[in-house]
Amino acid sequence: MSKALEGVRILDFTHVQSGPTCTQLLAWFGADVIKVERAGEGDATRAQLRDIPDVDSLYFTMLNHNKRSITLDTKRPAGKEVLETLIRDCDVLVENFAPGALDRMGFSWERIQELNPRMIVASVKGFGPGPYEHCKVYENVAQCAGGAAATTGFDDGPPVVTGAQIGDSGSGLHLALGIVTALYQRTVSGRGQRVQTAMQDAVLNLCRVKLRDQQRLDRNGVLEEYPQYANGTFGESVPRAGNASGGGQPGWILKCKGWEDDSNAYIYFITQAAAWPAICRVIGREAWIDDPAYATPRARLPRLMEIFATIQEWTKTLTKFEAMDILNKYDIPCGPILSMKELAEEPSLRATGTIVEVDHPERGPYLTVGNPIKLSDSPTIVTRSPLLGEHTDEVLAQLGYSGEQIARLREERVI
Ligand code: CAO
Repeated sequence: MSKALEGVRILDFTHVQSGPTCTQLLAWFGADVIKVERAGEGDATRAQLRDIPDVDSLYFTMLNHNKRSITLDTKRPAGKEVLETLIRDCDVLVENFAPGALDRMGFSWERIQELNPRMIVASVKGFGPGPYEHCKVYENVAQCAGGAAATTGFDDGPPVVTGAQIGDSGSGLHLALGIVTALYQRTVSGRGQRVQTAMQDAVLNLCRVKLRDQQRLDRNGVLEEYPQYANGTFGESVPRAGNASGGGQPGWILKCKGWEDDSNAYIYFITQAAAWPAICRVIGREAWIDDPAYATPRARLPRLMEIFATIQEWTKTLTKFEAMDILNKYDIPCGPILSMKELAEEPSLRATGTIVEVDHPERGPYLTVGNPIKLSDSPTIVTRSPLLGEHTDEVLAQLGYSGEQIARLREERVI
């Protein structure tokens, strides 16, 4: 069966996390992704957070599946020539170097257009034009500068970053969508274009509901569904909301049986308005169904913390899975706090290919997250990440280089 992006060739000039997540997605959809790395060292993540000496780290392998790797020194004249050939041959160049690095290498947007007017040039940078446009940026900087840290955590504590890599993987996702959109437009225009994603913008996009709340706060001075409503005060900016829901249905994380010893024995509980009578019956508080102090969502707003404390008395008598089973019978929205260990072992995630076991010639089998986007006509088969320069000869031969030329490039340490 053919793949959705079969025939699309990607010159993958990405490193670390943001860019590689984008090109990995494109590779999963069937694009031929050629990762260009510096000889000898390669992507810095190959050597970062290693769990086995001298073997590509899980950090690298889990971000670079289904790609080919070539080594190339693109700062030397012979390396630049190879890069020019690649630019002529590929459909998309993806990069996430520090601002200006591609220009300094001699490959400005104008130069790339001269070489291949159909080429799409896609970049991740930390910031868009503005005061920080020249800054280097890593994940947590983007989370802090994009509004996530200021709105995450509890009111009485410092800003908190989230474990979800919304700056890096979030930007990679945004960039991938921009690339396939530009590829689609090219089918009509015949031209390439630039696709740019700033990590700050991607994080802010994912924090859209908090900008919504900022404007509600500016207008009314309070946010009624926030825990501060009945239990504290509001300042000028959206406060950290603890575990309150980002939407219109109040929610909180509640302890379950075993919470004293198991840091993940918790459940997320949503007091959806439609489910209120069922919630009252399940927790043995039938009187709340008609009591005017509890009967309507508005009446409940100032009492949410008290209500969740009462519900918690019930959830503490059950494991998170027992509570899930009971609540789901009554259509009460809830979710267990699942640890990474539980997720890794979850059979249904293995069955759907969301968690995949991959074999690697140097490290042996390991687990990774497969493609979370499922296409019925273009299923993803996850294959291992390439060793550094594993495909250099193969790719150069495809580009028309003779064995002799390849040997010379190797002798001159260009590849
Ligand atoms: N051959 C020759 N030189 C190469 C090369 C190759 N194959 N590949 C890269 N280089 C060079 C670059 O041209 C650059 O050289 P100059 O600084 O002389 O122009 C140099 O390697 C280093 O590139 P860099 O500045 O991008 O790398 P860094 O490790 O110093 O910074 C990072 C890393 C991520 C902070 C920076 O790339 C960045 O801000 N990127 C944009 C934002 C981003 O994607 N961040 C997410 C990172 S994941 O948390």
